[in-house]
Amino acid sequence: MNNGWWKKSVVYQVYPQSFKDSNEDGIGDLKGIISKLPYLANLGIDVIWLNPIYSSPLIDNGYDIADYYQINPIYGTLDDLKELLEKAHQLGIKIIMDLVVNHTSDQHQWFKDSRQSRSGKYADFYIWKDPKSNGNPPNNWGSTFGGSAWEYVPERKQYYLHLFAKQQPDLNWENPEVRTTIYKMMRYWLELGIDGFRMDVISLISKKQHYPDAPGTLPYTKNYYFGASNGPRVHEFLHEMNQQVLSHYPSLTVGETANTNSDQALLYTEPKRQELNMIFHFDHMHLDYGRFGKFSDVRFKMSDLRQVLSEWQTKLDKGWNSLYWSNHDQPRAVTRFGDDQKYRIESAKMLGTLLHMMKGTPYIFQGEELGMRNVPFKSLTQYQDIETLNMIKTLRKAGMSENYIKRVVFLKSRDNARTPMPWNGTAKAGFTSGKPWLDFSPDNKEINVVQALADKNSVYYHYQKLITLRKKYPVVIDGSYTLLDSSDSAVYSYTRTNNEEKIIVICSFSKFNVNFNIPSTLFEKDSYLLLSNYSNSPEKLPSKIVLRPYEALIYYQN
Ligand code: TEU
Ligand code: CA
Repeated sequence: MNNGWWKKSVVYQVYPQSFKDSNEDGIGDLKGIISKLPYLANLGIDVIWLNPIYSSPLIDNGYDIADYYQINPIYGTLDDLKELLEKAHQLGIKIIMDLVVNHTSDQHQWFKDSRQSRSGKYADFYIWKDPKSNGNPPNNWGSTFGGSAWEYVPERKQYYLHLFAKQQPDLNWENPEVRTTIYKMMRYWLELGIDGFRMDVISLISKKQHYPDAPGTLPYTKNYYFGASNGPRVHEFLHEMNQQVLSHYPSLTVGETANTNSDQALLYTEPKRQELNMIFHFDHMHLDYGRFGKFSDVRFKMSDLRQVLSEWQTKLDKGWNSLYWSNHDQPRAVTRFGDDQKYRIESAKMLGTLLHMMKGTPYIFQGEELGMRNVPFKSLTQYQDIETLNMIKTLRKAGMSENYIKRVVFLKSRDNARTPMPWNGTAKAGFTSGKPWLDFSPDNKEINVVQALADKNSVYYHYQKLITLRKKYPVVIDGSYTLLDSSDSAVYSYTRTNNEEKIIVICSFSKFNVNFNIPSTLFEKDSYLLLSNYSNSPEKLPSKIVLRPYEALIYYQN
């Protein structure tokens, strides 16, 4: 029942808390999203991915779910969600929701029961292990947000596993009761009319059952990958989920798999394996990791980026790729991969061009289409995200200077992505009339939707054109990818080719003018300019060109 409609789709990620507030409590909500559907339809997107809106104590901003069947009242009601679905579908926009089933909140009734006794109905819904003989945790796994991945509960005289915050206990997927309970919940939402799921850390749901210590080579906060990532039964579980639920609906499924290489990715996405449609890999997200993982003052290298993205384009030809620069966990793309000062507009358009002409389903994170950059918060006290706050403690314990800490938090905090969406340039950006749950970006006066819609050269209209190209030229969907030059120090160029058409994509990552020679193999036919991020680029593909700072060109031949 799945005709692969998602191969032609562009997905827009809405972070509900920060998108649009309709009842002036400073928190974005479902009615706010409904009011902005025309804006999204005008951009041309086909699918909205909603971050979690289920009831939650918000320890991890909704990735700690206390009831999978209840909408968190701060976002509105089930009727509001039904109205959003109806109005989005009327506009031809589908809605996918976040499926967070590696763990629940510790406030979920299942966990409250489970922690009470070893014999209750939910005793084995989570991962409980006896202490070692010396009373220590069962192994040396660290939690993503710091500290041990094990928390002791006196009532059971056991530890439970939490790969994330201790308020996020991991579910026991070995227990068939857990799996059937999750599948029942999934059917509920699909029957309500949602169009699929983004699956949170889905590659972690199967753990090695002997829970081995991790080697010292892995970073402490992610050393659980050794025993919990791409685990022994993950594909069995996902195939079962597919057969029991997903294959009965024309749904889009994208798995978040933070530690999965391109070979492993095929096991998740090859259609004949009947698991998922696509996954989010992180190989390009890890190019600027350093001693403290993401929180490092390290800049990516374009040559590494080109190698990684080309590997995924080539390897996943039998599967399917997602294409993204950022999301609610990552800093803003134009800061991380472009130039968020002098060439903010040009480099934001260049990044959009490079990604959207590749093979796969593109994901636009809210504000990316405005060229939003990291927020220059003045004080560390303005940050709210649990990952950032725990990292500040870790860095201080490691003796790092306040300047270093401010620098890496500015560069990599997840809050960079979570500041309220700027609808206009007024003091509260048209987001709310109340006090926003997270401070506004000081950029909103210059960077906002009103400004973008009024400026025909805005990043917004460039994204709109990229989406139009995807719908107009089949080669953008089905063309094979060929890297043009694997050694140029500044320019990333590739082609997409099918039997009838070819596009040639040329993107400069330099803030200087650079020379670029177009390979002679491309001149069997003339090629004409489809889109540039500058005015007066050559209409016909020349044999050599001086590319202006962050110049991005798309040529077409048929
Ligand atoms: O993130 C998964 C994950 O691996 C995170 O550690 C992510 O890589 C990190 O934040 C990047 O700095 C998912 C959700 O997207 C995230 O918001 C949640 O905090 C996490 O799972 C737990 O549910
Ligand atoms: Ca609100």
